[in-house]
Amino acid sequence: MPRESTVRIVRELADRGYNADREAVTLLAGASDPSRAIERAVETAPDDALVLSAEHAREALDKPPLSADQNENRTDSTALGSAAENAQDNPSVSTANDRPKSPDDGGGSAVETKGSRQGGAADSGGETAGSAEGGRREGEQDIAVSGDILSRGTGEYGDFVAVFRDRYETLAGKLRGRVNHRPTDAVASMPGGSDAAIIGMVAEIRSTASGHWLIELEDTNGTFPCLVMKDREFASAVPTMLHDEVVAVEGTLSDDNGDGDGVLFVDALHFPDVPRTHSPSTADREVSAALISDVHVGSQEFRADAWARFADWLHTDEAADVEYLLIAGDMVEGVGVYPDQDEELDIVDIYDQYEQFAEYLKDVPGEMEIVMIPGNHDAVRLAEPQPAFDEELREIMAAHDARISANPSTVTVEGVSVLMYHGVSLDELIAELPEDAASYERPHDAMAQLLKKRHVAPQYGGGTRIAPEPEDHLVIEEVPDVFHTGHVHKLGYGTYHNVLTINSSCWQSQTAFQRSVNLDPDVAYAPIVDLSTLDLTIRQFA
Ligand code: D5M
Ligand code: FE
Ligand code: ZN
Repeated sequence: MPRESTVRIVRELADRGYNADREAVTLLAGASDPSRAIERAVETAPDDALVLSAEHAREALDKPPLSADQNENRTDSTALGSAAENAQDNPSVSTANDRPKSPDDGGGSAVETKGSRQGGAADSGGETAGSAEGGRREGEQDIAVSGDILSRGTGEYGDFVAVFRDRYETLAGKLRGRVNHRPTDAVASMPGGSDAAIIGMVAEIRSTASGHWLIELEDTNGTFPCLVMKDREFASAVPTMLHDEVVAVEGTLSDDNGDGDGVLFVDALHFPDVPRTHSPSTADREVSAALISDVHVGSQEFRADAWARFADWLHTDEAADVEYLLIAGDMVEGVGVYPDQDEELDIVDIYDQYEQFAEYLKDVPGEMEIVMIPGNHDAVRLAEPQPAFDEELREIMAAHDARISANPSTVTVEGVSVLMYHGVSLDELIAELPEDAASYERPHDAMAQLLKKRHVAPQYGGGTRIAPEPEDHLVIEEVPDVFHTGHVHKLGYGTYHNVLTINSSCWQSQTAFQRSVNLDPDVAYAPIVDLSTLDLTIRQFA
């Protein structure tokens, strides 16, 4: 529903004389009642404004009636299942977090980028990276893919409860060693003034009249209100929090605790996070992987010329140690993914699109190992986790014998673990989090937030659809060495607690929709990771 309404939102804003900012559109599309949100946003924006900004959208969404809608979707003090139940009833609910700045704890880029821009000719500059043997060594590659799922969900209420319980249990397990927590119902009956800790899923975040934060935490026993005072140094982390993520808090109970309206005054806030001491594994030989995504074959804007230059380069000596190609979703443009998308299709049949994609794969050197996961344009269910391509599609793409897995998946290449996730949740993080925590210009900041939350799609019921399954496959159970996403068609890279974060660009020029929301895609960049050092080289083929 949010996706279908985006184009309509752009049009409605255009009718009212506004150009739409991309974030503003995403925010408005995520509102429970987009039409009302548009009316409010237009009221908020000054008459002489040319662009309806994300700020205007946020202000509109923050007005009481909309947040009242959100409140209606979460009943008070119910066990963990209720969030799922309510979200299921109203899957398009989303919120806007209009809050102050947060510390930038991601993205501090320790990545070495050689930034060579080259057109793909074998001898056009750049460093010589050929392995000592001077070529790929077929049969000696070392690769394992895990994360493929057999969807076992029945789509029933019980699965929604199960997936949230599993998320809670798994992420709580990562926080247990750090706090001495009690279940919410036990905390509720402790004497006022006691010290207490809670591990809970974020059910509600509200700012109080005086600017403090009230966070409702939910565990399997109930919910409990926690107050973060605005002058605490960790208060700046609250605006980066999303519904349904799991956190731990420690603090002191209010004096009136025990009579039913106690609150925990928070002294410390913990995220599941990646340990700062994480030490990534590296390959024990000179070997590299190219990380790409969003090929979009079948779109009129697919850049066949750039793909040809990339494929040619892969055949050169310079690329001899690039033995792996990881593709993080959106192989093809798909059919009916967005409204009016058919007007920009070059190939109108989805199977023909995959046939053509298979032809492009044949341009890649045969000895290269390829791993592919689906994205939101692929012919796989949209709800995440997305299962791998089915038999019919595998057969079409069989020529190169690629490894085909679910979205998300972890692929271990020469000992280096790479978490591949297409990245649909990035839109939502960028729309809801403060600019310095997540933006289209710096998608790797949003990726750092996902690592900190140890979940690739924390919030249920916004733009990201989550499938009910007995387990939550979207939890980042093990810390990866490299985190690879795509989807937002922007190049971005950094490190977060020693994890290399890479959002690969795309192979599609700007579409009409992207033009309408001022999205200027980064086209045909191929980030190349040296697996023996985790150094990164960015090459462009546009
Ligand atoms: O989406 C590429 C990026 O553009 C991603 O940030 C979503 C956004 N996008 C593109 N088209 C639309 C429409 N029609 N509505 C909303 N958002 C859109 P990708 O899905 O990889 O093409
Ligand atoms: Fe895409
Ligand atoms: Zn996508």
